[in-house]
Amino acid sequence: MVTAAPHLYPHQWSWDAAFVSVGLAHLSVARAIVEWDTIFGAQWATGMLPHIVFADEPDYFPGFGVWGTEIAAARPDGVESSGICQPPVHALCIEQLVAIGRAQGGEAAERADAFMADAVPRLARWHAWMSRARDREGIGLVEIHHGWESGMDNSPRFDPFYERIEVATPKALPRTDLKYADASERPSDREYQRYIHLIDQMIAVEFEDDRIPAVIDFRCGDVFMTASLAASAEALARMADETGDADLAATERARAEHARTAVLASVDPTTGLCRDYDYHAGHHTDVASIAGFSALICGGDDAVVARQRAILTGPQWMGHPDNRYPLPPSISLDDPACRPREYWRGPVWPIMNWLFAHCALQQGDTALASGLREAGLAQLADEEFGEYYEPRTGEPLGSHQQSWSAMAALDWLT
Ligand code: 2M8
Repeated sequence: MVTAAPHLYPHQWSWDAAFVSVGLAHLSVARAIVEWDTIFGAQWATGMLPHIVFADEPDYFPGFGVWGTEIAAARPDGVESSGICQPPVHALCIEQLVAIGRAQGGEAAERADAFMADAVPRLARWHAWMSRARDREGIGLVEIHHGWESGMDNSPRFDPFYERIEVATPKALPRTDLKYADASERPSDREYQRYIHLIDQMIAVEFEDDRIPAVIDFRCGDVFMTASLAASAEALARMADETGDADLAATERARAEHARTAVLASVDPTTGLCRDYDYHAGHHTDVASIAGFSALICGGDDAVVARQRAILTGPQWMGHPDNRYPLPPSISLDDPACRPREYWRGPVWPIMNWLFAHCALQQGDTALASGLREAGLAQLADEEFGEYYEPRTGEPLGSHQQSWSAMAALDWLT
């Protein structure tokens, strides 16, 4: 497997690996498919794709032992995984992998087609789990139980959710991450205590989907996860058309429509941005982050999309005068919450640039897609493949040689 990064992340992360397989497909479709053997090999009996599949490498906290998923009945035997998920970008990545393989023709195309036929039912189970377990009220919004599920771990969008968590008995935190990245670029110990607290709450109910909502302190209707599901459900519907599964294609189109409706319903009429929902507080939250532009991921309403596009490319975001490259930071540089070096609290993330560019292309917005590609490549020309970048200086931060940052360059250049 390709680890998410050589030192900081020595295991396979679910959405990292999905993205990375797109880059690998340019080099070898057969090699790209190997990533999926691990991703799908770890699929839980419920259909969930876990966020980490652990390799035999102890130097990461929290490792398999801390996750405690050995008690989870749904986890496949012999597979060491975490017990939460990440954004469902898998189907949209597989559709892209298949397109790359087909363009190569011959054996690569045949392999890609055979892989797609094998992947479609697994993706269907994954999406069905997400709707069943994470949209229990059937409103289309995907609920998450940990900031790590969003992939945007410590984004200020989750501050209101974390602030109410009291950790009665703080634990020892062997922060292996701080060996490889500066503490000023990573979440704080206070944040980590809360991360571990949520894992412990899931362990207490043996990671059972039906029991988690009653005990978990963190219940967020995540608008970015929801938009990712909508985009991936459309991709899966197109693949199901090709494999001749009309029922699945219809199911996935309905799922996509349902999710898109929820994303659009979250839009704040004043700001024009999408909002998460706080189930414990019973209202939307109003923290502006890159997730606020989720309508650009899933489309569905031309006026909303046009407004979000104008804001994203405007002077508070990509076009900010202090920005080194016209790329979106994770938090606007004008926002008092922005900390331009600190992880998901401000830096520019190459993989986000790739995802927004990919979705823009899907929706026919070639200008936005090529703008992101051009600026994204200029940023990655340092060949450091930073996990994230300081928006004003372009300095690479966090891990270097981050796999999904390299993937963005590889895909854009080939
Ligand atoms: C980051 O998350 C992990 C926990 O899952 C960590 O900080 O240890 C996030 O950026 C996440 O989105 C990403 O998948 C992972 C690996 O790159 O790192």
